[in-house]
Amino acid sequence: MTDKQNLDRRSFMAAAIGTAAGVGATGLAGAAAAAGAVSGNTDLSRPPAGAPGSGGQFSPIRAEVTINDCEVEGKLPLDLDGGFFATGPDPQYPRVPGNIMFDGEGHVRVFRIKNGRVDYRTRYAKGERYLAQDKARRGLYPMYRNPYMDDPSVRGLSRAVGNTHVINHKGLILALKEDTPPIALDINTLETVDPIYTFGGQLPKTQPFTAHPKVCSITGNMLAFGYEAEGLGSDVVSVFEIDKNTSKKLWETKIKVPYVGMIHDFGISEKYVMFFVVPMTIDIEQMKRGGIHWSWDRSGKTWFGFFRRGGDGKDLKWFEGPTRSGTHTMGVFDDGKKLYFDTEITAGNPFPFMPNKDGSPPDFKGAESYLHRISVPLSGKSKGYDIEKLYPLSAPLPRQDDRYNTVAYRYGYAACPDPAAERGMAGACYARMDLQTRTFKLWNAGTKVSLAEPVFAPKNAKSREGEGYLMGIAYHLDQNLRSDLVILDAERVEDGPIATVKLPVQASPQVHGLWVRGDLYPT
Ligand code: V55
Ligand code: FE
Repeated sequence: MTDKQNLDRRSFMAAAIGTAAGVGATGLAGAAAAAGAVSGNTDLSRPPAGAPGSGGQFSPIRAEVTINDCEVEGKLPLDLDGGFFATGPDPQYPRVPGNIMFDGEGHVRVFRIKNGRVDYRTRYAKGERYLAQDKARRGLYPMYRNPYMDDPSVRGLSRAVGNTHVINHKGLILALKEDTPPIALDINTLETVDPIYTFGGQLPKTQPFTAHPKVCSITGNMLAFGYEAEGLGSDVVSVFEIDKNTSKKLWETKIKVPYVGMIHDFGISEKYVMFFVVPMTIDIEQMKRGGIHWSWDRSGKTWFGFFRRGGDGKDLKWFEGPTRSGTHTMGVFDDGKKLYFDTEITAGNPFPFMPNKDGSPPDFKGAESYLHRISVPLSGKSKGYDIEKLYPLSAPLPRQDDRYNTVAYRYGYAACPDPAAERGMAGACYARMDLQTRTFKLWNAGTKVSLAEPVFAPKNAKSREGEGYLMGIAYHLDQNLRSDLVILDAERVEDGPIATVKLPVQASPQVHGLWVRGDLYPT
């Protein structure tokens, strides 16, 4: 490593540990830093046991695992029937210096829970990129979202990795990465059944497809979008709706954004489509020099926009705000007068391992993410958007009961460092937030685990909002990252796990997870 890389790495590690409340770093910025994201982790060997913030949920493992009848401590609820799926980047070959932890082939896993038993299974999402590298026995895609750097042998192949999120569509698991179409996996075996899933040829094979589609709470249809929709650097975003039964594309429209930046997530309500445009901007010059797709423009404005679902997008209205970022949407709703968009917000570059356009060093304070509510009048009569902090929770991966994706909701969930960290309360927590009372409850898992994003599992299809289980992976930092699946009563998270599924190995890396109810499995 060069001196500069050494320096970056050291300061980044220190900051990650500091901002993430010591060990047990949760979230993308903290744990990514610990995983060696800044200078490129060229060493796939495991971090030393017990090393503070030693990568946790983002540590590579590569091994595909099958374990039936996992060991369970406590009592697995007998009414719990479904699959807890997740994906994350798990590089097949070492990342080259300068590459970041968001790159790497997607490794999908499932805990299939039924009748008080749990089976654990992981398989790579085997897109064309995975297969080409497997055949060549080396990495052919050295840089995150930079096709200029690809090995010439892969020209024309899909770059899909499916390393960010998974969704269930008609009993197929779609592994998602926002720059490419989904990779489709069998829901039971996790074997790849389609490396470029286009909903039966309805989308181009180059269609960018968000990692955060929404399932309409009323119709059950899927709403998704793709940015840079007309090729590298395009300012066109396509938005479309897919029928839940026929897979037919029911509606599509194209809009233009004020500038080309990362649009990681969005919002869908019963009537509206919402986007938040933030200045993590495309940097073609940097790509041509061999760098990643993005750099952070600290002078960039933000834009919140909305338009009617099902229309032509011509009613799109933008509202401006100062520089900040907001990567993940927790939930959205309107009250007939105003539209509300609940999101994590950072004051600056949310990913300190991504460069700043002005060459300034990583800003760890500016990367801290807190839950906020953006609102705009439905009349459109305002130049800017309003914004309000919801909680003192640093929660970069907030979730809700997914049955409420497109309607008013009350509860949110997240992994977060203890918000009382300044009073010495270190440790990684799972939180349940109540938006009605503006309060939250916490389970603090201590300082020796890294907690991945939790998911909410309703007791059954008809349960009221929030009635069910909250589950997520705890990577034990003092046990060589051996992992547990912890299952909590979502209405009593402060009581801690009611059941713990004990893996004998480290769980595969996780960005996002998904609960698929048993009744949604194909019969
Ligand atoms: C995110 C994750 C990504 C990515 C872009 O959570 C944004 C944010 C795992 O990859 O490519
Ligand atoms: Fe995400």
